[in-house]
Amino acid sequence: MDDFLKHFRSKQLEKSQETLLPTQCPYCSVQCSMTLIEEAFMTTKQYKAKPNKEDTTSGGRMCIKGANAHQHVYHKERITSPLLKIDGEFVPISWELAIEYITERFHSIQTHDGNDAIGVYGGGSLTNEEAYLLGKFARVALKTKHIDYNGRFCMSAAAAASNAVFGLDRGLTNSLSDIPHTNVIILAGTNIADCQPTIVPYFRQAKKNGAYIIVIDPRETATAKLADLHLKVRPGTDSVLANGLLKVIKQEGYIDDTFIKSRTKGFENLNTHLDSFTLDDVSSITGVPIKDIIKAGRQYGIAKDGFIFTARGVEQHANGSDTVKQFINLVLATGKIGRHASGFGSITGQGNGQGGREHGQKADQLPGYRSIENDLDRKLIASFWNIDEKDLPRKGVSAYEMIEKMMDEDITALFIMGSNPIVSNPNAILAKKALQKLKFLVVVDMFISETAELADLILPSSSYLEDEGTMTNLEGKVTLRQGERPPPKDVKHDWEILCLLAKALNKENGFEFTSAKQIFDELRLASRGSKADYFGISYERLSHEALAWPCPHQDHSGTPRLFETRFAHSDGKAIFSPLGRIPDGYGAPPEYPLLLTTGRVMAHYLTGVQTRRSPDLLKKSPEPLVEMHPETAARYHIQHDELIHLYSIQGSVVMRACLTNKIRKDTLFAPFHWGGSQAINRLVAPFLDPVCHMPAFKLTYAGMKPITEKIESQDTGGLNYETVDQGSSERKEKSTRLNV
Ligand SMILES: Nc1nc2c(c(=O)[nH]1)N[C@H]1C(S)=C(S)[C@@H](COP(=O)(O)OP(=O)(O)OC[C@H]3O[C@@H](n4cnc5c(=O)[nH]c(N)nc54)[C@H](O)[C@@H]3O)O[C@H]1N2
Ligand SMILES: Nc1nc2c(c(=O)[nH]1)N[C@H]1C(S)=C(S)[C@@H](COP(=O)(O)OP(=O)(O)OC[C@H]3O[C@@H](n4cnc5c(=O)[nH]c(N)nc54)[C@H](O)[C@@H]3O)O[C@H]1N2
Ligand code: SF4
Ligand SMILES: [Mo]
Repeated sequence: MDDFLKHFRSKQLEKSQETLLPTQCPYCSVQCSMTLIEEAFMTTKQYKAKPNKEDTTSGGRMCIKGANAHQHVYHKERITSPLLKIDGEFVPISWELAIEYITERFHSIQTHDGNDAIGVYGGGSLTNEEAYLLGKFARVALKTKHIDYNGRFCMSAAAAASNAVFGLDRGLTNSLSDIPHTNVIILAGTNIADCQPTIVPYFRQAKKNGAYIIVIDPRETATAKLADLHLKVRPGTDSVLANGLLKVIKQEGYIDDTFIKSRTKGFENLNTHLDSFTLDDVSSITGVPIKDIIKAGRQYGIAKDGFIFTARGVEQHANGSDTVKQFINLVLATGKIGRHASGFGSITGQGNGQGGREHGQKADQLPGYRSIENDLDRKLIASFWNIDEKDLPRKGVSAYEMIEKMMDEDITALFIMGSNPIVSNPNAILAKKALQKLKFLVVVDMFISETAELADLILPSSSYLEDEGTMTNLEGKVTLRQGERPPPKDVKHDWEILCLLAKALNKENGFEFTSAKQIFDELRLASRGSKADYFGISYERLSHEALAWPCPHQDHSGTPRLFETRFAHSDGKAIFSPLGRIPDGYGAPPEYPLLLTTGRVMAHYLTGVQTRRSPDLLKKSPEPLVEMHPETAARYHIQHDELIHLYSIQGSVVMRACLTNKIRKDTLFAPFHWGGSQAINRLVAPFLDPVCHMPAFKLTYAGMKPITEKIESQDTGGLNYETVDQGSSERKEKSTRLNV
């Protein structure tokens, strides 16, 4: 028997074949590069991901999501042909029929409802080439002004702040490799240990080298373990906390007058107002003890070099853009930017969260961060696209406002590529109703996501192992993702789908691409001379090294560090922002006294469409847990591990309680990686930042009850549309400057 087994094994090994698939993880903004090793034995295949040791961003690391990402690619539920809904059932059809059907429906909708009745909804997982092409497709082939993308929920607050203050929006001003050399680091509302785990060693090294780390988060996260000082802030009050830190910095004499004078504008106004409030005020609003506010301000102020990083914890609020500005005030007031170990960063989220926001899938934007409302930019891009400037649409509305327009029947058809909006939008119940109202919905995806289930037609898209293209990582470095695995037979790349559709819509001219590289070469030209200049970057160069933009010509080595001598405003100066404000449009009603905040867990990614299909990841986090302090749970008669009702004025969910003393007593935390009745966005109200239209994902007033108690049905989705609509006009007036 033993001999037989030995013989069998050696035969098996003889037959084994190894295929190497070099690629990048499809998930977060670190874009760890790796090789998937496919080993084929007689009848079985085994897969193993191996990180690329040469990767200068990931440092040759990958996390549990990267190691298991391939599991969704090979999942049996992957869509492998176009699917048309007939009598409520999806039926496989040919590409010819699918394209013909879409063209006929789009033409009919354009005739009856007008060009702007078709909306386009993109995402930050798309490559730069696809994001660029989607923007061109919307404006040139569909002639609609309504295009926006999921980055509106992700990067928009930080983008608005960076543009206003620096005149340029790039996530990090420095390379990660500068971090170990700094003296102090503030991590505000960012949980890198769970969300960008492979960059944690940069921070650990900084700590070893003596840096003082301050974490600002209502929870003691895995990231907070790095901290010398943890400020357990009350959700939504970070702008006031940042103002408090600035006051300490001023009182203790750490203001850098030389830097302020030579490189900034607007400090005087801010400076006078710093006397209008006390640290007592700050402490009572934020819940952070005065001694900790002083310690944090002092540590940041006294240090020679320092970094401040923000992420969605401080950005996803109805005053998110303003809060980021308050943190940048600290950077400018102490002159900690534009050098080797000093700078600012908003940590980008999605794989192409950076590049996805630069090349035209945003409502008001043309490629290379150009403005669709600027005459010169319009003329330039219209002529580049070979169309009359008059035919180039003007700006549209933001992602959630597109949902409102669907409710209003201003938008009657939607084309989604790379998003699951009925799970990721605030007011998810209304978002679903809005999509159900459409006359025609097309979704391009790898799976039948919760949103795709509502579609009339689903088109199958290729995965990260198959789809070659560039992605711009959190450092602003453009990376080339290889895609050597051939896609399943009837699956196409997103860019191929756009080209096919554009041709069918009679826009052959401008969509004749036969490779991602050709699209990149057009993007390089389209971005030439712009703020996000990719002209000097080519596939050839990227096959050797990742390059940080701006990179204006082929001999340019890229720009890993920004603002060394000047900021990007025409006078070269950065602009201080006035004191922070907190919107007062939505106080905590007594029925909803708890502060619910939402976010991520390590094992899942966004709405979980991919990670919930990875058995190893699902095993690690099989269901959403709502975190609460044991004393809070006791007040509500809730036990650990018990199912509970969680509700707000918008809607309700049933989730399992997880008792932990690592969270504030007034705060609850729940992840948003699940759909259907467990989608936490059923509870989140559509309060939008008035500047960037970021929803307030990080603050919902909520109530909870044990599962045994009855609750009144809250599931109306913003009660009714009129209420929400009223909210949207009110919200423009309702954010007032806080009189701290
Ligand atoms: N595992 C995993 N990693 C991911 C993702 C994922 O889905 N899963 N998504 C990627 C994407 S697209 C993004 S945008 C990033 C997001 O990365 P992060 O922004 O780091 O992640 P979040 O969990 O949304 O929020 C970060 C922290 O903010 C805290 N927080 C909540 N409210 C407040 C507040 O009012 N003030 C402060 N100071 N903190 C608050 C939360 O407790 C949480 O620990 O992660 C990327 N990486
Ligand atoms: N409550 C709450 N809500 C949030 C957040 C929060 O912190 N709290 N965070 C917000 C943030 S930061 C983000 S980024 C959004 C993201 O939310 P979504 O935009 O919904 O993002 P995903 O879940 O990644 O959805 C992407 C869909 O596209 C598919 N897909 C992935 N890659 C590709 C591709 O290359 N091509 C195509 N055609 N399809 C692809 C996936 O299978 C999936 O179905 O959620 C936001 N919503
Ligand atoms: S999820 Fe992010 S950190 Fe983890 S492997 Fe993927 S890119 Fe790297
Ligand atoms: Mo994001």
